[in-house]
Amino acid sequence: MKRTIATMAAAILAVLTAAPLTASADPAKDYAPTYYFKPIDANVDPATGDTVVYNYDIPDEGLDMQISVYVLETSKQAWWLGPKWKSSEQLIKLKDIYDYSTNTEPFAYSFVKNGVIDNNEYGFEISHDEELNTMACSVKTGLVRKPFVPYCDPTDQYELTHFTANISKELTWGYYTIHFLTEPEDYPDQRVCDAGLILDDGSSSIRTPIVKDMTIRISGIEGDVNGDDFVDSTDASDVLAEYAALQTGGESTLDDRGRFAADTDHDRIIDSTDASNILVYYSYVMSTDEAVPFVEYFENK
Ligand SMILES: [Ca+2]
Ligand SMILES: [Ca+2]
Repeated sequence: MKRTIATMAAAILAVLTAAPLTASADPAKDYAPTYYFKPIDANVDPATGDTVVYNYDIPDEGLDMQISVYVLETSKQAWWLGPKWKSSEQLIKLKDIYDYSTNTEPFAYSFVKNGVIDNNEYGFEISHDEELNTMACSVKTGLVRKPFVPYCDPTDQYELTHFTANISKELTWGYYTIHFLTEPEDYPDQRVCDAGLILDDGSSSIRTPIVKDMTIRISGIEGDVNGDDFVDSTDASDVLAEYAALQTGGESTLDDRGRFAADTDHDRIIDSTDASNILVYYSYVMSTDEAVPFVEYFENK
């Protein structure tokens, strides 16, 4: 008899222990997870957030830049996460997306089972279309949809995956983006970024995530507005002429290359500050035998 009571008590205890997790409030209708990129070991301009590559640092085989993909998911109700991204510029080639399902290093949705990391508790998949220069990864629960238990809180303490962008030496100046796909671009039914949440009533709600694209600025021609390989007072005059033309509602006096070179402080405006920077650099060059390039001079100032 005693034994029976003990067994019953144990059974009741087991039921109590297995009681459902504290009910979570449904996320607001406009809640959505955020997908974003973060380059590893890259030069990021603190003023603009742009990732900066100096064109003279790109080797013949191109520059490999490793980039992490992060998800910030604060509702803890996701059962599906699917970022998809693309570089429209074929001279920035996406490659080597990392597959966490084949190793035990921790990532954002690793699960710990008996003290051991399991990266397959939630299905993790990657894909890469070399021709379209697109990539995707996804994490999802199986047949029985249930919210993920993230490896850490917040979820972006660890990446979701990473990949490499190979930047060609042929890119000598300009702004380029690696962007998340939010609408089909290559064919009508192309999959775009999405995220699935489990609501308290057990239904699934598909949300359009918030995405933060990444801008890569290929720098190195700044200051040399006329393209004669020197930064001098002629370039400053060209900037002032452009500024004057734009101020008076006139036509731009420069081509795309000239306009990029003229915007020396990268605020996307050509004005007297840019002309002044050119004159400051010009006098610096005149005063030293070993001048550093224009962009480095101002970034280290
Ligand atoms: Ca020049
Ligand atoms: Ca400017």
